[in-house]
Amino acid sequence: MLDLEPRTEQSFRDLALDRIWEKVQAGRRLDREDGLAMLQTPDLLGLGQIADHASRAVSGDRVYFVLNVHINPTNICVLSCSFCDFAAKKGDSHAYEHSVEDILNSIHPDLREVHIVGGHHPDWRFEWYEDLLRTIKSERPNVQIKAFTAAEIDYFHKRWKLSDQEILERLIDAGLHSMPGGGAEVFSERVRRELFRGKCGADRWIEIHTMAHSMGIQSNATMLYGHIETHAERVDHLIRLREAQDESGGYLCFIPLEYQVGTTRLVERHATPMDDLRTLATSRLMLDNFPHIKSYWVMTGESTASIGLNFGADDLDGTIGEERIAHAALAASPLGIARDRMVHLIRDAGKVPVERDATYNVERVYAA
Ligand code: V47
Repeated sequence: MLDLEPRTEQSFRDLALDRIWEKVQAGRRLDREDGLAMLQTPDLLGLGQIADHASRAVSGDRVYFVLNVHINPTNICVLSCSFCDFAAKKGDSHAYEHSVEDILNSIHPDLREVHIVGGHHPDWRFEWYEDLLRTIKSERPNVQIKAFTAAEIDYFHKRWKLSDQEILERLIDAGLHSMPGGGAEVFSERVRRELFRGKCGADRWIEIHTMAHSMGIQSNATMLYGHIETHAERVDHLIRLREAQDESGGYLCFIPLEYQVGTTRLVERHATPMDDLRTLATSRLMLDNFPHIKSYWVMTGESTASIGLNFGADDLDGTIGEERIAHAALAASPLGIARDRMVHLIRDAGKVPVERDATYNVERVYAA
């Protein structure tokens, strides 16, 4: 029989993992050097065992998913981030604008969550977003609205000269339930200047999430990796998030987003599955105060995402429906997957599927 429990004495192929395993067992916080060692370890399976141990300490055998749909109301965006294949300018042949009615029609009443993020539209008024949330809330009362990245909130603030507090109050009043973690990219000023100059940086992104948490809105956090960022910048990103969570406590889940090369081609190839798994496991172990880590099948593909469930992840996102951001960048994954497929992928990883709502309240446990 294979012994899949991490060993207690010094026996990892990479000596750095012995030190890390000791710290994890003692409940001691990992530092920058540990983070770098994990991202570079040749002992992927050893790292996976430690990360799985940490994941089990939080979630046991459970892996969560939600019946959801991702909606991107428009791709028209004032920004020109160099990793983004999704954004378009007004008048481009592929530019689109959904109406509130279109959006409502794509939200099946049996779903539990709608995830809404979109381009920074130059002239859609703030009231349009309020109306969207109000309509969804009244017509689809069971669907929780997880909407708008901190980058969008920052844009509303600049475009419509509203304070963050007023924006969040009005969105909450209109039906906002929680916030997604997008727009963080990588918390590195160097990378921001090179790739997403027009978008808010780390301090502002964190400031907006901290305010949302203080107003009772829980949120997620992401990191876009596999482009021009260094391993040290990935680790620094994780440490900043860990510090932010120590302060506000409102983050639910962290999602590493694998850069889709698409036509932007910042690098020749997308990250390898080994890099995806090391990044997932490192995230689980560095973010000791984050309840959940998501293995995002849309960007890594189903196979790597499912293996990720033994490398520290305890969440598979959801059924998703019509995702457009990764698919604009030629992601090879299907557009959506059915509930049965989710259950199958989770069981196949040896875990117990649990259907959740947007803030991890359990809806249904799928017994063996
Ligand atoms: O912020 C843009 C990223 C994000 C590309 O909170 C790209 O539960 C890869 O944030 N390759 C949006 N990524 C997606 C997102 C998300 C996804 C799933 C769950 C949650 C959650 C959040 O997509 C953007 C940006 O970082 N993105 N272009 C690209 N070519």
